[in-house]
Amino acid sequence: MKACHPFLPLLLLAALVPSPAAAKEVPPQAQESGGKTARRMVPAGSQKTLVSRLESGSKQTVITYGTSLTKVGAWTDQLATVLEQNYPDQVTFINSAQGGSNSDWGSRSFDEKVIQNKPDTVFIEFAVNDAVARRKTSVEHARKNLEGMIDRLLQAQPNCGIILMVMNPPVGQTAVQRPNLAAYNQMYRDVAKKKKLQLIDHFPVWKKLLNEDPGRFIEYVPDTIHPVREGALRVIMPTMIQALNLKAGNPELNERAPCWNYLFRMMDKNVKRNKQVSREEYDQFWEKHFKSQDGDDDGRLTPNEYKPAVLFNHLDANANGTITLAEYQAIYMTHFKRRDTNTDGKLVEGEIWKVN
Ligand SMILES: [Ca+2]
Ligand SMILES: [Ca+2]
Ligand SMILES: [Ca+2]
Repeated sequence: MKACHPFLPLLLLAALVPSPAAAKEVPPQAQESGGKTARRMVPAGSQKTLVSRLESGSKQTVITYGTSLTKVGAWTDQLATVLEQNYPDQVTFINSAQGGSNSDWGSRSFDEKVIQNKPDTVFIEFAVNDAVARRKTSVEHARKNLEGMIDRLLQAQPNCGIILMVMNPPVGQTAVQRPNLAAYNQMYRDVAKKKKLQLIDHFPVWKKLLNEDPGRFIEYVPDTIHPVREGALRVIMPTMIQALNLKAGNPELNERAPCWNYLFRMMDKNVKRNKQVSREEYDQFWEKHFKSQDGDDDGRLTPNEYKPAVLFNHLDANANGTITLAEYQAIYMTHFKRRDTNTDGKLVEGEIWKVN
């Protein structure tokens, strides 16, 4: 997997533990108008929805396209599972995303990764990586790439449903690296409106969780940017199901955990690669991660190095305005202990991402 940014190998981390609480999170759009909202989100006069076409019995090719948030996003596997549960053998599901990619890659690779597969529905998200400041991709340039992809796709596949997505907020250094993310996200909302496309906006749901329960947020997004399996199940899938007007199904029956697989491999090798993550390996991993957050390398994190404040304050256990390595590791150790259900001081592959 390619990295989303230079620190990815460090940032992809681990932690774990689920608790079903966030399952109660209801997407804002659902709160506004109940279960019929998703249908109303599709502008009048636009193409038929994915669900309506599946209901009529036709086979559908669905492609997800975007960054590592899609490439290693367990939500794609979970969505494919729910579609299969509802419409057996009708859906060909292709995850064409690329870790580390932005919309320049997206535009360049679009024919090969998307158009050639003759999709009926395509999900697109690149805002989170277009917003990385060092890449110097302007909002205008990102918009041109996005609108170009939309136009090319509709030219090749006039009836294709295109769904734009705004993803979860990054935190820590990954937030610091994207100071203008809000403008890139807003551009997606604006383009969806202009082009009369469906928008699935995950941002407000995640933001609400971040503000109300930062501890759970960092369990669901342990490396600061990639939601792991639990996060996808508890936060992303309820939004997707609502927006697509799908019967809920049982996404938890899909046990794939692509982000965890990566994190596990990164941790496991620290002392001895043996398909087990010891406490020592786990601590070493988070120590490296801590250092990747420490912009001025002075051994402590300050509020300008780790954002937003609500999560900083959660990690700053003694509330003295800095986060030490010990404070940082303490949070992740609580995740380890909850995961290590047989308390042998090691995590094996199944334990580390098990959803309790
Ligand atoms: Ca090991
Ligand atoms: Ca520092
Ligand atoms: Ca402190």
